[in-house]
Amino acid sequence: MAGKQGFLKRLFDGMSKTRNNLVGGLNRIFGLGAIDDDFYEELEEILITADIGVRTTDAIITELQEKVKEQKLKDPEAVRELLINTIKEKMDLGENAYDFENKKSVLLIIGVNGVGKTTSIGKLAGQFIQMGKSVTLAAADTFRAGAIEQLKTWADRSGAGFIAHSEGSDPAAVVFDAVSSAKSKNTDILICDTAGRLHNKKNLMEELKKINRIIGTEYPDAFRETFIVLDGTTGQNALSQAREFMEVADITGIILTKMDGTAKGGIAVAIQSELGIPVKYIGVGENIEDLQKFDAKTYVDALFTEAEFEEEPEIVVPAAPEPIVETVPEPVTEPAAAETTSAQPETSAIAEQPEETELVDPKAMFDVFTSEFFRKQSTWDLLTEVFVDEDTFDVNTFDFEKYAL
Ligand SMILES: Nc1nc2c(ncn2[C@@H]2O[C@H](COP(=O)(O)OP(=O)(O)O)[C@@H](O)[C@H]2O)c(=O)[nH]1
Ligand SMILES: [Mg+2]
Repeated sequence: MAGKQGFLKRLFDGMSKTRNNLVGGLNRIFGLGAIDDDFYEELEEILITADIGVRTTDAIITELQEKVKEQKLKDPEAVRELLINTIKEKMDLGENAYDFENKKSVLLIIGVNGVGKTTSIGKLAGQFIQMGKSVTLAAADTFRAGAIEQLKTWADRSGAGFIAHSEGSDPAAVVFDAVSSAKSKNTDILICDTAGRLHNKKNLMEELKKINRIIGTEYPDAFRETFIVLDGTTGQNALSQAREFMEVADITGIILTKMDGTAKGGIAVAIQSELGIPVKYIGVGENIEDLQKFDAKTYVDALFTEAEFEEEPEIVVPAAPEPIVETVPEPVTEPAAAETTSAQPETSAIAEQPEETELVDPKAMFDVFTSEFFRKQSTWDLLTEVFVDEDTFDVNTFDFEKYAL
């Protein structure tokens, strides 16, 4: 749970700049009251600035205009809601997006260097293993120095199986061995890392073709997915990368990384809408839980609504009573001081947990506590209930309520 919370916070934080601009712009134009040509023109500009892209923005606005006409909407707030819902619908994934999780499957992960392929594979492996799946990683990026080691580190960390050859060897041969291993061990999910040498498209195409052929012939029953990893901070460039890869592979999903950085949130909308390929995962950092399934509602809300990220309630700690800093008596050593307290039982100082603990001397608190404790105990039996040691007594964590007499 903490992982998901952390993810949402990072996503909201990462998008805060785009959100502020978007929400600020929308507040302004919706505040003008009129839903006219000027309004749509300004809306277009606002959406394009958020990286939603020209084509997607056009499509969104056309759809919005039609619906506004159809529903005869005049109230700007209703139009705003319609806009947000239109985008959510565009981003919705359908029900079968993650079917591969419950089948014997092979995921081929492609994309240019540095976008976050290996890291995303590591995170996916960790999550699948947490779900109780068996996973094998194939180090088919034999080109980039250090790529094999990097993947191995993730395999070791997550407990996934690992198949690699030496650097510079044939990636298709690695996949061949990985497929054999997955079949013989009945592995649930095989994930293949690849090199992304886009500058040499012919080689890339040949390499991917060969890998695909091997998976197809050696493991025909496997459920196949090909995910392209795109770095969200590269904006519209990510779109052109995806287009290039679409020419050489049947891409079934997108992993959009680095959404914790300078990425503009609109890029996910543009990618999904312009390429017709669903964004299936969003990455917001380098830990295992920093990659999560794409959720259209959460994402569009993070992008378009003023609501700040709301943490789920923490474990409720009862509110501390008024600070008693001023009333802490000197360490009680004289019998007279102890006798005076009997008239004020409910509000006894020891039942109260000071808020401004930095002003309280733990030693003094310790003395007050123990003297009160011993004074009020009529038998020694209760002593077994609590053992307080002056050296370890911590006024910040000690449960006064529990031992208040
Ligand atoms: N901030 C951030 N960094 C990421 C994310 N995903 C990957 N990275 C970093 O991007 C760099 C390149 O990642 P890597 O997995 O090696 O990319 P590859 O070349 O495509 O395999 C590494 O430093 C990763 O830690 C992400 O979602 N957020
Ligand atoms: Mg890599």
